[in-house]
Amino acid sequence: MSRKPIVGGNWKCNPAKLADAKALVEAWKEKGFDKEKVDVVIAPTALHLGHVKTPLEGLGMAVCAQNVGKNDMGAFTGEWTAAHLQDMEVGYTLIGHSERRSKYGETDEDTALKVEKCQEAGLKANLVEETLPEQTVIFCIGELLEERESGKTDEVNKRQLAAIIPKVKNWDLIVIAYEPVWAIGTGKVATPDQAEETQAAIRAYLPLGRRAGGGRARAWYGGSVTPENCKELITKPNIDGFLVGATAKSRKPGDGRTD
Ligand code: 3PY
Repeated sequence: MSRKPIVGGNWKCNPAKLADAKALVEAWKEKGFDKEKVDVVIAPTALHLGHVKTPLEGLGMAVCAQNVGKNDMGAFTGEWTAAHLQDMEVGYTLIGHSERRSKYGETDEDTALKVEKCQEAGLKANLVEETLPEQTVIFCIGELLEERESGKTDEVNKRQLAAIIPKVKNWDLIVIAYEPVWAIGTGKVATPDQAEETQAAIRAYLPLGRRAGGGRARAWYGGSVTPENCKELITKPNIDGFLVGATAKSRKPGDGRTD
């Protein structure tokens, strides 16, 4: 089954100034890419998102929130909902990034509730209000270094996926981003064989993977991806694209990364 490649940029809590975010988008105008061949999704900070959405869409890219609330609208200070994203025509959100899990205490149950809200919104988009965007979730999973070293990689990924499987009605609206935590913002990258082996196990675990020999859900690799190492990673059959993010600390001069 052929799946369209998808590449994402996670800007995390960068850049410092809106002008820098706009300058980055401006710089991309000279690069260009073939929309038929690859989907490109950019996740700016929540504050910058509304300002860079139109220029990014003008370049054929989609915008993505870095997070979404697990509740509906109401007294939830600091939150926003899948319905807000829909109304703002933001069709993607990250859920379960390791930084949310480790630094903000997000649990598997939290990620499941968030996925459920996005799936409900997606269903509404399909069935009720056709003008609303579907809510595609980029669901991030991955193991810590000690979990890999103790042979628990597949167990951890399965546990994180198991939480959302009962909530997913439409796998077309899920992209799995496998990001080994030890490779995030560290400059360490899983070898193409390590990434492929783990992603094959992830895909086989998905309900569609079991039934349809591979499944439609696209699977990303993330964690210290660079213009150099992506070339071999993308040749692997179970890697459909990349979630790219870096911190200033993990950047090396001349590595071509923009964060
Ligand atoms: C990284 O590559 O550092 C990421 O966190 C991607 O989300």
